[in-house]
Parts: sequence; structure tokens; C-alpha cells
Amino acid sequence: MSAPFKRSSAKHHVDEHLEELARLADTAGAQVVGTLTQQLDRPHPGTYLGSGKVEELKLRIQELNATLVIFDDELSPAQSRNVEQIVHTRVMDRAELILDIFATRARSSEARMQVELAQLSYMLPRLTRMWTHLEKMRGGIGMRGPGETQLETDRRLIQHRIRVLKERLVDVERAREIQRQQRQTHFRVALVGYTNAGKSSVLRSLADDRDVFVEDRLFATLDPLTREVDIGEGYTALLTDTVGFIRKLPHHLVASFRATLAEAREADLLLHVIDATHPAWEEHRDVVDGVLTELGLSDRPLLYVMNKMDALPAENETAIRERVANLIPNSLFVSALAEGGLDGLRAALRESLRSQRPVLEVRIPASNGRLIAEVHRDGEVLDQSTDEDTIVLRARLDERAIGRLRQAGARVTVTQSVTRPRSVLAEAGVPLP
Ligand SMILES: Nc1nc2c(ncn2[C@@H]2O[C@H](COP(=O)(O)OP(=O)(O)OP(=O)(O)O)[C@@H](O)[C@H]2O)c(=O)[nH]1
Ligand SMILES: [Mg+2]
Repeated sequence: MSAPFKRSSAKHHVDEHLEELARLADTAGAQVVGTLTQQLDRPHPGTYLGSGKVEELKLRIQELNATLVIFDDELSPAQSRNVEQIVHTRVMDRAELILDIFATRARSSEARMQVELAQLSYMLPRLTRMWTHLEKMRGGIGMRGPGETQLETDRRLIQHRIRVLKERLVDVERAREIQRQQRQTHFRVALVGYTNAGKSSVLRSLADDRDVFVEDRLFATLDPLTREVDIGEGYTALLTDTVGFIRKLPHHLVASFRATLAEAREADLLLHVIDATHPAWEEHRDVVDGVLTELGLSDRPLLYVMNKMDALPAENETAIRERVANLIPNSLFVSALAEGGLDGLRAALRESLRSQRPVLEVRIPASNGRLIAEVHRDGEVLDQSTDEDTIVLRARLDERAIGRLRQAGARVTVTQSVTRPRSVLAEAGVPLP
């Protein structure tokens, strides 16, 4: 069931949106037997749809023997209850369906906690509204019946559980934070994008790891997964796969997946993977950019990666390349499945690594062991030599580390050459290859 507003852009995408809803339903284990749409000026406060449409819906349900109605739009608790009462069938909205999918797909304890938190947060205001509704029906202030008491108790239990989950998730985030600090020396890249765009496939191919889970279903990945990948010319990067986004992602989910998405927040570079074969790829891109903004990630360095180029019909390719060149220049065209389809991505990663982490010469008094250790911890040390009482390190460092070192009194200068000068290595007594 989809009911876009007449003046919205959504009305041009009704078919795509319903198709996506059908895929979501399929992922949740439901079988779609029919669809219904209505263009609305504004939703009916009581039933969302107009009354004629609700009757039509009721008839269709009887004809098709449907047991569930899924709305692509968000219904208020009262609206879903009213429609349910008229059509005598369970009514669900899109947010509930997505939460349901996440609940069945969550495997790790972290993902399960995040989903439970989102579900409870979704339920809580609905309980409250139900409670007010009951009160109105009985028409009385100060008429505390058993129903209210029960709801109050439920609400308190849920609030307590929400607090517990939030605390546990803070612990998880702390543990991850420590892990991330240990990884600071690496160039870190996070894959983000619309669900099913091929993020996991990119990781699977770059890491050459068959164990990375890939599936032609929505929300195949819920937990972040990090692999060290070889990006050529002796460089490596830590690549993290993350949960996919979708249109109208329930904001409770976005909020509770913050810990998971912290990987993306800490990354040196975001790769926004887009399924170039999808007719609605431009809308997908907007949705993902919107969620990234919501998460406070819009200022991170980002590269758009048009994926599945192997599957694009030849006659569409020129048009897409032109459109992308105009809309988002500097984007990459890749294929996670085709032989050599990620070579361009590897090269782009190397270039980004070189520009974000220049090779520097750091001079530190030999007596300052703590600072020397810091360079080893925060940067990738290429070589180290001694100049009288000074230790000279050549290392790849990011801006944050450079700032810290300068403040602590180290002399930091950029060395132009990217390759290791052989003479320095020889002086430092390092055997030449
Ligand atoms: N033809 C083609 N198919 C691809 C390519 N990359 C991914 N796919 C397919 O697209 C589907 C989704 O791939 P995934 O890697 O699971 O997508 P994802 O972005 O990780 O999806 P979620 O984890 O669900 O958000 C799978 O059936 C892949 O085989 C590609 O470059 N070309
Ligand atoms: Mg995935």
C-alpha cells in the first residue's frame, strides 16, 4: 500500500517504491499478493487514506485473502489501529517492517541490542498514545483504572530496559574505541551506501575473502566487518563494511546503530557505493547523503563509487557516465565482480592515502623516548636513523598526529619523495632488497 502526496516527488517513483517495499516484505518472509495506491493531498487524520480507499482496501483484502497490510508510509498509532478495525486485518507500516527485518537478521549481541533498543523506542510513544486514547474513551481525569496501571507499568519496564541497553551499548562503543585507537596507524576506509549496492562485495573482492557475506537481499549486513586489504604498490588499508541505508530508515534505527557506524565516523575516507544499474540510483544517493548528514558525517572525505558497471546494458552506459560526470565529478566506475573491476578503486585509495598521509621527516631528541614511541604508535614509520643526539624518523602521519607532535616540540617537515631513498636506508643499516 503506497499513498504518496500529490505534490511530492515521491509520486513519480510510486512503482519503484512499491517494488522496494515488496523486496522488504520478501526479506521479512511475507509474500506479496497485491498492491494498492492512492495519491493524497494530505493524509486523513483518522485513517491516513480517504474513506472510499479504505473500503476498496477492505474488498481487495477479501478478494485476495490477504493476511497483512503494509503501508509504505508512516502511520500514527491511531491511524493503524483505525484501519485495522475497518479492514479486520493486521496493519504494519514501513518503519515496523524494517525493524522486523533487522530483528530477524541481527546475529551479534551488539546488533541485537541495537535493534531491541530501536524497537522499544518505536513502541514507547505508541504505548503512551494508546494510554491517552484509553483515558479519553473513559472520559475521565483521575479515573485510574487497571488498564492505565498496566500501561504505566509497561511503560516503566520499557524505559528501564531502554536505559540498560543504552548503557551496554556505551560499553560496546568504548571497547570499539580502544580497538580503533590501536588501528590508528592504518589508513582507514569505510564502505557506506544504500542497501544491496554491493558494499560487502567490494570488501569481499578487495580482501579476497570468501567469508564476507554477500546476498541479493536487503540488509544482508548488519554488523561492521573490517579487513586489511592490499591496495597495491606496497600499501594497505583497513576497509570496514557497514550496514546499508534505505529510504525512510526509521530514525530509531539510525540512532541505535551509532556505535556500529562510529567506524565510519573515524574513517579517513568514506566510499559511498552506488548500484549504477538501479533505475533510482540518484534517489538512493540522496537518501544516503541525507543519513550521513544526520550522523554528522557529511564533512568526511568521500568518494562516490558507481558499482555493478559490468551489469549495465551497453546502451545505458554512456548516458550514466555523462550524468555522473555532471552530477558528481571525480566518481569512480567499478565492478566488484568483473576481473580487474576494482583496479581503479585501488589506485584511488592509494592516491587518497598519499595525499592524506604525507611522508614526513620527524626529528626528536634521542632522550625523548615517549615521543618517539608516539610516532611509532600513530604513524607508519618507514625508516629511522640517528643524527648525533637526534632520532630522525621518516613516517606517514595524518594531520592529527602531526599537530600533536609539533605541539610536543618535535620538528616535522614534509619530505617530497614518496619512495624510500635508498641512501637513507643504507645509512640506517637496513639491508637493501
Ligand atoms: N553484476 C554485479 N553484481 C554485483 C556487483 N556487486 C554486488 N553485486 C550483487 O549485488 C547483490 C548485493 O551485494 P552485497 O555486496 O551483499 O550488497 P551490500 O551493499 O553489502 O548490501 P547490504 O549488506 O544488504 O546493505 C549481490 O547479489 C551481489 O552479487 C557487481 O559489481 N556486479
Ligand atoms: Mg552487505
